[in-house]
Amino acid sequence: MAKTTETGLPKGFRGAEQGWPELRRIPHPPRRVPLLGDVLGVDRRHPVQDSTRMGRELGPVFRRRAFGKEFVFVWGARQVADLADESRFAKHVGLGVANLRPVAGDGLFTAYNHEPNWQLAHDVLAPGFSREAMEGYHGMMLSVADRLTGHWDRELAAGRPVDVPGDMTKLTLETIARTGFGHDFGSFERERPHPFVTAMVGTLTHAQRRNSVPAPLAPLLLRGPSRRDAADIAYLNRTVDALVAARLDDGGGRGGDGGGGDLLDRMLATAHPVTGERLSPENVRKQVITFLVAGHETTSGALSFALHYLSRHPDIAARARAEVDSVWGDTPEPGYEQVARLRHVRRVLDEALRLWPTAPGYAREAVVDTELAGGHPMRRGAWALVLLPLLHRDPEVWGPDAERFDPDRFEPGAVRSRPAHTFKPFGTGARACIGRQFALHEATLVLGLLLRRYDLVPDPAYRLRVTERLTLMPEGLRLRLERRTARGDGVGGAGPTAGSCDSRTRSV
Ligand code: MNH
Repeated sequence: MAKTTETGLPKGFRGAEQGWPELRRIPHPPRRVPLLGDVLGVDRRHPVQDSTRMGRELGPVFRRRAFGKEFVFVWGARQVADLADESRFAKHVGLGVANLRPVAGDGLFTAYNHEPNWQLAHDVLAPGFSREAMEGYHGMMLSVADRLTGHWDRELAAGRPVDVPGDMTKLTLETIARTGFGHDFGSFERERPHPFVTAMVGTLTHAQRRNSVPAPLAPLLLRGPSRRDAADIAYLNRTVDALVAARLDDGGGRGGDGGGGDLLDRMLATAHPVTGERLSPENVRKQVITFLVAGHETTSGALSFALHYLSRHPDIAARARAEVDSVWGDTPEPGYEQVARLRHVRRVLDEALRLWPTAPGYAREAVVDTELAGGHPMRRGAWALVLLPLLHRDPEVWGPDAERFDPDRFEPGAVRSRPAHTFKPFGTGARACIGRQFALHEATLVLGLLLRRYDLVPDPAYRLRVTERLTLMPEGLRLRLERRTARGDGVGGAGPTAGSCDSRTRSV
């Protein structure tokens, strides 16, 4: 397990001082203080939005200093495309990602490129995200969505607004737990979060905090939190070990070869197609935790931002809703195929991920001595952070109205007319997101179900604020619901009848 130093940074952590021979030519914010770096006027709770503000001023390649180290940020379309060249660059396990090593170890997301468990787990688990596997998860996704609409129907009947990020997080956590491991946290039935969720949120929050405490103060400020974090991790490990043991007792782990079986079955049963090697029990534990963590917050945020924009753009919501009505008709349970056919709903999601890429960046390192487009020499091992919110809002790529929510940017013709690598919410290359199709299928399905069932009414006083906890999430977003005379639950009414609030609880 990776140790961290007293600064909270991973041991052996290198800033950009090494590896960038002409670092001095890269612009940085004007006011610097010794020791603390670029901390004047810095918003420590919102490091991504803070860097975004700085980046706009400083240009496509810039640097910030923090914890006595230099960090290089890249957001120019040309440079980001260059960093996608896998013959010269690879994933760098740095900063945000490396902070998760204590909990996720050499699991898929946090593994170093050279660790043998990355390729092994990638090859064993990739079929778990194939089309066939996804069709197998579809029914489970529907049944979790059913719990969400049950909960929303009750809130609606009680005249209460719904807590969008809270409920989307319950939904996505239950979905990955069910499809991944056959587990049910009972999130929608509980008053308080499941202790597993509390521990997971605790350790994510701690990982983020380690990035924002100035080095000299870390031992003082983080001692108590570090002890709590160790307890959280121990609890996560115990819970997962029990889950795996129960599956083995059940004689589980048989379904790995192609057909049925969830992710856990695959991990336990599948041998590598070429080498015959299997994942060790220790590594299975890391993968389970990795999927639970990587598989829910980002999707939850994407759904939440999409719902925010849909509530603010009734015209766009109406178009998406008309598509759902026409593709799904009156069917109570849309099939797998019918989700992929929701092109407009999918564009709403893409556009939400453009403005608010919920995993806001990724790091790339040079694997050979090279030069970054635009003339910045890098030695092998030098690395930089790709800052997605700025890449996704670059007026040179997205036009002068880049800040405006407009799903038509993702119509096929518009996509073709843009250069490659200008929309990267799922990362790049061999280490890009393995759960991309899973997340998009789940989120499109759920948006379709919600649009069909409810009209979304925003609180006119709400102004979008974005919280950061390694991922991005709209803060305090609440919506009021109005029940449509819905199709698909036996009513058969066509058009939206806003304001109708029928008492049936049967959900689609
Ligand atoms: Mn996901 C890697 C974004 C949903 C599991 N994910 C990544 C990376 C990004 C990312 C960016 C690359 C990080 C890096 O280069 O350091 N992921 C997302 C977003 C969503 C998402 C924006 C939802 C929206 N991810 C999911 C889901 C799962 C998942 C759902 C699991 C079911 N992601 C992963 C795993 C990796 C990853 C595992 C690491 C893959 C690898 O390195 O081999």
